[in-house]
Amino acid sequence: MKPASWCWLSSAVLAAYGLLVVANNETEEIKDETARDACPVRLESRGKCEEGGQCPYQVSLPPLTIQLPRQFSRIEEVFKEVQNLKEMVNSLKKSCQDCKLQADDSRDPGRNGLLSPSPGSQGEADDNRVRELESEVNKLSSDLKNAKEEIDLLQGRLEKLNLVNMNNIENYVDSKVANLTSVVNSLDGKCSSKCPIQEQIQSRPVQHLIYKDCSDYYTIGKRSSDLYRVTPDPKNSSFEVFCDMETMGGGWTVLQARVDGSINFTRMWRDYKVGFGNLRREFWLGNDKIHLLTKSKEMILRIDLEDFNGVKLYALYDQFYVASEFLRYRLHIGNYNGTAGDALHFSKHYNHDLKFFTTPDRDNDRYPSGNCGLYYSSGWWFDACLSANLNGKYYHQKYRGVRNGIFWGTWPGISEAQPGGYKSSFKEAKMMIRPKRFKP
Ligand SMILES: [Ca+2]
Repeated sequence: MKPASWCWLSSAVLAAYGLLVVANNETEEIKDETARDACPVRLESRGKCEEGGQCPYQVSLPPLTIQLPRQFSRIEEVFKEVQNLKEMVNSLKKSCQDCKLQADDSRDPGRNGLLSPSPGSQGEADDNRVRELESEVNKLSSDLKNAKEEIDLLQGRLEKLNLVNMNNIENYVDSKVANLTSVVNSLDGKCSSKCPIQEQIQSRPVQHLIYKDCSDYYTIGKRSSDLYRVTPDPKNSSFEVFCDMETMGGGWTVLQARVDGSINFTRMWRDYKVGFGNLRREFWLGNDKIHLLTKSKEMILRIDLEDFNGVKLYALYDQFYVASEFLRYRLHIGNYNGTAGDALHFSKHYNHDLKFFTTPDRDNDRYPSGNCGLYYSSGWWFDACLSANLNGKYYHQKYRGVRNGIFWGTWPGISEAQPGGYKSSFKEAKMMIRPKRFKP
């Protein structure tokens, strides 16, 4: 038997023996010397026994030394870690409870009813919800991490690309500049005496790719009044117009003409929309086309009138625009200038500016009891109803009854009562437009 094991055993035996001795009331000392050296546990009697057989004994135990494994020193750290973990768990528990409370608060009652049909399953549902949220949060955080990695990767690539592209562009620009410099230098050398005068170059007419209106044809040198094809809006198809290249510098696009009464102007919305008549004689160009023409450039309007006495007068408006069909071809006219008088802004009660287009079948006028277009046999920007109407009936002479002929309210003597109730008529009327910036 090994001494260490024996020592443990002898200690146990001694303890038992000690008790026995106490029970037998005998004083005895351990005599075994070997045991005494190897294991200094001693049992001694102290003092005298009392009469009742009670004896004092003393057991001396050596100091206890236990060898523990080396890792045992880490137990303190582990303990600390366990403590930390415990705290973390507690804080998580608390935040989970908060979270649960918030979730309960934010859940609307209808949905709540659907999700938890009985109160018993509330806690379970909440736990599930918390678990769901946790897994969602985990997933999101891992997604976020992936996205961040991807962004870093892309950023790196972008920086590389930027560098490459900038170098390419710089090289390209440099080479172009070098080319241009050499061209300019060579031209400079050639252009000392042989080049044409600058003025000659400038006076060459500008070649247009698109002719928006008659003024563009005038600019390239067209001087005869005739039909020309124009494209005021490249998104819409082109169409023919009659160009007046003679009146007041030319370049006019004619919108309307009355010369002999060959065309009936008592027509419906559809006809006024697309236009009708003969462009070389009498016609209405069409509200859609007028809209496109006045939309493409800022236009001025000229109205020319002639009565059967041979009096010719005109009215100029420094702005003219007709809105789209959606806005019922509303009229916008600017300030007046001329000799015929400002019949379109006749008075507060008769003002055609900002009025919508009305035809016998489409009442957009300001006359509440009826349709001015129907009453005056025309399509026009009626007020309630008129101080001007250039689309009225063509009368070859004075006429009686409703004043539904061509009418210009500021014409000299027109409002004076005629003998026999006759009304004056007009021999010719013409409406045409030109860009405000046009210089003939
Ligand atoms: Ca009306």
